[in-house]
Amino acid sequence: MKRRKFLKNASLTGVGLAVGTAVTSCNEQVEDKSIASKENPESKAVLPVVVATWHVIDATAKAMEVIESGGSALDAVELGCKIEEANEKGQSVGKGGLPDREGNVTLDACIMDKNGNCGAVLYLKDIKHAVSVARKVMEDTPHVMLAGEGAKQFALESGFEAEDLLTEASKKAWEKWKVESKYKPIINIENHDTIGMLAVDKNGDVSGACTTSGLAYKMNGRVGDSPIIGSGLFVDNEVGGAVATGLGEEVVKTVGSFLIVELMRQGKSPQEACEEAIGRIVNKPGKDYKDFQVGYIAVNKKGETGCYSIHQWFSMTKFQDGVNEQIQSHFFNKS
Ligand code: SD4
Repeated sequence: MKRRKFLKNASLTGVGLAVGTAVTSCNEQVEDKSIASKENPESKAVLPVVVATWHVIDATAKAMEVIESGGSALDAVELGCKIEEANEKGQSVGKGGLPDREGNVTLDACIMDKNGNCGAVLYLKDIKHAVSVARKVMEDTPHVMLAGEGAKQFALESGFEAEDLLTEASKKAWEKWKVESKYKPIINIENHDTIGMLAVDKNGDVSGACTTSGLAYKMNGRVGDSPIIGSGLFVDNEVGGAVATGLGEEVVKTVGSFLIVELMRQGKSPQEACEEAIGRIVNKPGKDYKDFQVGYIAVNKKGETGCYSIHQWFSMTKFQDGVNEQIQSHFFNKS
């Protein structure tokens, strides 16, 4: 089922949360500040594997097709993400992404390979395949990040075509938003469809990518977690990788994806590591997370996977062992 359909049936209204409640299993809560862990029952150690945030069956299918035909995990995550960037119906990635409050569609993306190389673009306008520009930054420049006008100039010089990324549908949504035009972006799960993708190929090499138009109706100039290596994405070929979606500010503050990879390095499963990273956010003193969502997915070098979020309705798409499926994430807030 498409994520937006789930959302129709889901409401965050009345979603309260006892701070200090920890999840020990899918349905159980105990009074404890720590987030106890469990194995993800869906997880198995089979390679190759592709995982992505949200419901993006076509994107994971493309990535697996690349791997099955002998391509690398790096090619797989780039080409997989491009499927969603080109999908105009997806209102938070590439073409069709929702704009900032002034009507600019600005894209953030990054990519990371098995050697720890990485590239990123921030506040990129008019070029829909931000993930490919990020790869070019990684491969063709001495830098890791390019932003704004410079990123666009580099993309054009590299042969990318400029086009208007604001579709009629997204323009209409923005015009509707402008009627109330709340200064602070309304942070709710419907804004979050960033595509983060991780792949482990037949050689056991890990790569990842992340691409987004960011928070809908953000302030002009705002950049989230998605192009920030260590926050929106981190890969270490000795260990595995992780990617984030949701309210980027909270991910940046806890350097979430790096944290997950380091926890896996210390022996945690991908599921345990994702849960602990969500715990770092929800256990912050004075933090009211009722109104925002963060979701993580992770994979280790063996092909085991994990996903976890603050609220319900986050999901991961996984292609492994011949099955390409959407998996509902376990989540913290059961109230
Ligand atoms: C951001 N993490 O810019 C992104 C938002 C997101 O789908 O996940 N959007 O903060």
